Amino acid sequence: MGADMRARAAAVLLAILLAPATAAKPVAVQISQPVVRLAHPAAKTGAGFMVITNSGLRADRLLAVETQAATRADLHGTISDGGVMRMRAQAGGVAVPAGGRVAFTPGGLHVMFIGLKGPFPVGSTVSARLRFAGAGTVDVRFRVVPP
Ligand SMILES: [Cu+2]
Repeated sequence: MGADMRARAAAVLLAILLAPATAAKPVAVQISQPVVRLAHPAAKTGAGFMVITNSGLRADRLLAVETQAATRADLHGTISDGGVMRMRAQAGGVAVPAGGRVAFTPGGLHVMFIGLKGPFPVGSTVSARLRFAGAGTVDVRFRVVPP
């Protein structure tokens, strides 16, 4: 193998190594434990939970959730109103601090799936796309769990 061919081989190898990094922009947010609680497989509404981890150096914000599996998906928080728990739309989305994490948990933040186009038996998944201000879109499959 001549020097020219070695250089060419090295260039090809370098291109292969660099391809994934240049093709997709680095995503600083990771989603873990995505689940959606459904009262029964044909339920029209469900609450999605997950943990969002931001390993980046910049604060980010979850702006919206899009899905083909339901009429819509809203970001909800839960507030105590005179001892009564009420769900409330998160105006402006959900902030995810740099180097921090935000847990969507029962009694707190959740993704409200409205008009689910089920049935979604336990163990199946509800696909959704999370739209972040900084990280862009992240596709998530929420695993269906019983209430
Ligand atoms: Cu809700």
